[in-house]
Amino acid sequence: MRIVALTGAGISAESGVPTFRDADGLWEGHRVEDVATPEAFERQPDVVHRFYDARRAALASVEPNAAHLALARLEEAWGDDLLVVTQNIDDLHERAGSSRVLHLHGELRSALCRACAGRHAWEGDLVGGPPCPSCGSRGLRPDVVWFGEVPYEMDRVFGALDSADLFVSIGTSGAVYPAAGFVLAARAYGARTLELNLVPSEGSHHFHEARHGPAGELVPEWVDEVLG
Ligand code: BV8
Repeated sequence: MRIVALTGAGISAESGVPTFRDADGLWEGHRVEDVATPEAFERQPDVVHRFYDARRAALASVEPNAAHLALARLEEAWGDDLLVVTQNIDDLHERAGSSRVLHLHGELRSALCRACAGRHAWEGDLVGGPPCPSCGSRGLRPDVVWFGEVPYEMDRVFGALDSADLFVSIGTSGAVYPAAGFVLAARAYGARTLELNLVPSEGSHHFHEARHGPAGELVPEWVDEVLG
């Protein structure tokens, strides 16, 4: 059985990474248009840099939770028949042991050079304009997909949805496209669809089955079922 698992901020919530839309979420703290658009970056690069620099620094103080670890356990048994497509820009899937992970919206621990398009693993701050390791220019930006930008790896995602037997959506509100539309594509391709989320998402009615509760409980239970 080939599985595609889409994950969102909800899978990292129990690790202490704030989600975007819950009461104390990141978007609550920052107006969306203030930080996650190319226009915002052009207008006030330091505000945007500080927003991502703070989240990159915070990675050092969070750990993968039982949901991340369960998906890594499933990959260990399932191999190439499991693909994790994450909207998250944290590295908790990788730190839990997952290796087949697509970051649809980029990664905090990566910097993208606007001058030479070079990408570089990045740990520290980007504010202050450190030189690009490849070309030396001061054109580095967070390697994340902002609103209005094209998500990464879309061809690979749709290829995986096309051959999936099961599409499971974990910890996402179904508020942002194109990820929010993956369930419809999966259904059109004939896959079964399962939602695991704290509460019904905006797209919950599109799923054949939906279970609601914390990912730290639902995902290990589901993986135990799959591994039988
Ligand atoms: C694009 C990276 C073209 C940066 C992010 C009008 C209508 C429809 C669409 C649009 C429109 N106007 C504009 C658009 C397009 C736009 C869009 O969808 N806007 C929305 C707001 C309407 N999309 C784009 O611009 C995208 N690009 O469309 O390009 C294109 C399209 C296709 C093909 C080619 C070209 C780019 C969007 C990417 C933006 N970048 N993040 C960063 O991280 O700062 S978005 C960001 O929010 C996340 O990455 C994520 O994708 C998104 C949603 O967040 P979630 O992960 O779902 O988190 P959220 O807080 O919303 O929900 C958490 C869920 O977890 C909740 O349901 C909660 O109940 C649950 N939960 C909480 N705790 C737990 C839990 N579940 C389980 N256990 C728990 N413990």
